[in-house]
Formats: sequence, structure tokens, C-alpha cells
Amino acid sequence: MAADDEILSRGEVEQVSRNDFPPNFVFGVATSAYQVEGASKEGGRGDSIWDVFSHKEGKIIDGSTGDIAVDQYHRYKEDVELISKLGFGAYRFSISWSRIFPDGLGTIINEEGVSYYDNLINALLEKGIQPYVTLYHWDLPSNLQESMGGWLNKSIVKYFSIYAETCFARFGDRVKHWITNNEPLQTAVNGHVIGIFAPGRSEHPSTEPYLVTHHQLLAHAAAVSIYREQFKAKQGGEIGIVVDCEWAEPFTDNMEDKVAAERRLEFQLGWFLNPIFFGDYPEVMRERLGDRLPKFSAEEQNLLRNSVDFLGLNHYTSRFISHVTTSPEPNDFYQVQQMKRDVEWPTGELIGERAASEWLYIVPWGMQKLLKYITQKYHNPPIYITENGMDDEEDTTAPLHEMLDDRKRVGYFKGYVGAVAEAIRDGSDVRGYFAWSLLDNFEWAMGYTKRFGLVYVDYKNGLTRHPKSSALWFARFLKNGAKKDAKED
Ligand code: GBH
Repeated sequence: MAADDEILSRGEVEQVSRNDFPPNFVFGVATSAYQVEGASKEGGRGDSIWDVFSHKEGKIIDGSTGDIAVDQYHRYKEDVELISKLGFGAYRFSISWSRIFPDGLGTIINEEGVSYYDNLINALLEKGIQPYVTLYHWDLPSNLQESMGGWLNKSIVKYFSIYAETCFARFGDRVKHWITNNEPLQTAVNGHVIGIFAPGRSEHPSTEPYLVTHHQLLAHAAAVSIYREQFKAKQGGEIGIVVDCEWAEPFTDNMEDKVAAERRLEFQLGWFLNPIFFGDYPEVMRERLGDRLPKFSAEEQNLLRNSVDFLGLNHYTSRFISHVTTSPEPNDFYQVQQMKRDVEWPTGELIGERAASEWLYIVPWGMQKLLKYITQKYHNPPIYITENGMDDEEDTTAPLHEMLDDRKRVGYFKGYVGAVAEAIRDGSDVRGYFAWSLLDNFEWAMGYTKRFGLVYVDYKNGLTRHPKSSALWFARFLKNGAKKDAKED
């Protein structure tokens, strides 16, 4: 490992300023529908698989659900005002599919749902905030799961196409940045191998994730082709997909570890990006999975190839990777990769400080390396960092002022935003950065026990919003003051 990595990894705070980014670089905040909207039974909305999953005994650590979440459905005006006050130029949110089509089938449109997003989009634009809209952030209409198996069934491609087309037609006059799918890796692996995310399947872990991904990719490609053929010329927007990836740092310089780290990246990123950029799955996945990996027809390959105007990247953390014959993780998806993930340097020090979540270590240099890897391997695509952030543990006994004093998160953002600036200097075409998340919210299987927000939500006092220090740091940064402030710290 190079010496400069080691310096950065000790958590030294890099100086970073808004002026390190081009003037048209986008800074935004992100959320997703099920995590913030609530109003799960209001406005004609149908159930999604997350409604069903979160209501099952034992699936969510604190027994909570997204029924109310942080009530953005009723408080969107206040939230838009907040985004505007903090100085962000963009808001990435997702549309709840079952608010538009309650049974997912695409025959009965729920106009109340359309109005909600109309209002949200208009409120954003009035404040000069650009909407970046995700069509699918894990909340499949429950009827599509129950009646046909959801992403396991190829007809999902048709239903997703109808939904996507409807969104382009109804919102595309104002929405210029579309994302088809958020983190298809999670739907495949946590949804269909490990089962900790909806729909909570683990019955056929050695085949289902590959089928699910195949259909997610085909649905993505179909939506992109609809957008390009019917809407792009008159609406003038762009469309992409969001993938998530931990950086994989070889544990040693041994060839075996380097190859294992590369393999880990192919199974996380290449699984999605190789079909999208090159038309087929990575060779190493074909070798190891054989017939379990579905095949694309020539026509499907053509639809997939170059099916993004930009790439969205969600990045939070990094791991050391070494080669092993038998993975210590029991599930099939990790077994076939023959690698082991570690969080300590060979010397025993942690790869970075830990956040609240067990999986989240603070490693800004991993962001820089990952961006370099993507830029080289996929021929310099336009990239948006669509999520980046860290969580604090919920502490119901701590006084409010303590919960708002999130200096660890300030350090996280300084480090990671600085790493993005470095990557741009290295030649990556990064166009924007979205902090996860605007607000504390429903953190999936962890319920409300983890807080990722720049803005604190007081769950005991009417869901009131209180900006944390990190929100104020961003506000100053966006006003160009970050360099000066950082020196004063
Ligand atoms: C993002 O995924 C999601 O897009 C967002 O909705 C979410 O709120 C945010 O992360 C924070 O978690 O429990 O050890 O099995 C990032 C990728 C995949 C990271 C699932 C955490 C669970 C790890 N995430 N993973 S574990």
C-alpha cells in the first residue's frame, strides 16, 4: 500500500473547499420514499414489500415500520425549505411505485399519488433545487411480489416499463435527472440470499440472486430505451442507474489477494456495470457460476450496452480483501467468491474509525481509489456520488444538544468530499455529490436505531427537525467558507 494512503487513513482531516469543485458541480442531499414518507395507508397508496416485511415479527431490530417514518408526505414543504436554507442545489428522492400504481399492474393510476410528487417537484423547483428522481428504491408493490414473485418473474420488466413510462410522461417536463434502480445488488443479495431485506427470501440462494439481477438489468434497459425513444428529445433530461460498492483493498501485495480483491469488485460492480457498459456479465462470474448465470439474447445485449447517460455511485466504506479457499461467511454468494473481508491492517490497526453501523468504517481514501478504478475500467463515464454518509447510534437518554454535535460526521464529510475533489483532479468525471441523508429516517432492518441524517429528527417530540453541526458545516462549505472554517477548527 502506498504511503499516501497510510497518511490519509489515519483520519487526518483534509482541507476541502467548494472552490475545489467546478462551479456547475452539484451538491445535494438524498432520501428514499419508504424511509421518509410515511402516510403508508393514505392518499390511495398500495402496500409495498417493505410494508409487508417490516410488519413481520422479528424482521426490524426495534420492531418499527415505515408507517409514519418521518412524515415527509405531510411535511415536504418544511423539508424543501430546509434543503434550501442549507444551500443544497439538488434533492435526490424516490417515487413510491405503489403510490402511483397501488397494485403495480399499471392499469389503475392513483392521481393522488401523482399530485403528491407534482407538489414536491414544484416546491423544489420554486426554490431552485433540482430533483434527482429514483424510480425504484426497494419498495416493490406488494401485489407484484405476491401474485408473480416480483423480480424473479420476467414479466416484471413489462410492469416496470409501464411505471417508468408513466413517471416520464407525468413528471419529465420538470424532472431532468432519472435513476432507474437503487442498488440492485441489495435487492439481489440481501433480498434473495441473506433475507434481511424485503422480500426476505433465502430459499434458493444459489440461483435466485442471478435471476433477480438479470430482470433488474432488463427492466433498467427497457426503461432507458423508453426514455430515449419517447421523451429525451423533447424533455432534454438524462437517465442512469445507481450501484453501491465498498472499495476492495488487497490485504497484501500477493497476487492471490490482488486477484481476490478484483474478483470481489467484479461480483459487486461488474455484475451490473459489465452488462451496461460491455453487454455481458464478467468472465469470472461466468467461470464460477456456469449455468446459474442467465444469458442475454443479442437483442437484450444491444438494449443494455451504453444504457446510461451517467453512473450513480453509493459509497460508504471499504474492506481489505484476501483470498481464501473457504469463505468464513456461510452464504453461497460469498462462498463462490473465495474471498475474506477484513477491517484491520496487517499491523492490527483498524482500516478506519467505525461509525454506528457494524459495517461502516470511515475510509476516505477508499472513495478515491474506487473512483479511479471505475474511471479506468469503464472508460471515464460521468459519475454522480448519489449517496455517501455515516450514522450515529440512537441514544434516547442523550440531551438534544449532544445529538446535534456530530463532529465525527463532519470529519467524515470533510474526508470523503476531499477524496472526491482528489478524484476529479486525477481525471474522474464526477459531476455531483449527494449526502445521505437529509434527515434521520427508517434505516431498513435497523429501524430507527441508526441516525444517518444531517438533520436530527426528534421522534419523541412530534418529529421536529433540528440541523446537526454537519448540516451547518455543509451550509458554510457551500457558501465557500469551508476552507477558512476548517483552519479555525
Ligand atoms: C444505502 O445502501 C441505501 O441505499 C440507503 O437506503 C440506506 O439508508 C443507506 O445505505 C445506509 O444504510 O447489515 O451488515 O448486512 C448502502 C449499502 C447495503 C450497506 C446493506 C449496509 C447492510 C450490511 N448497504 N448493508 S449488514
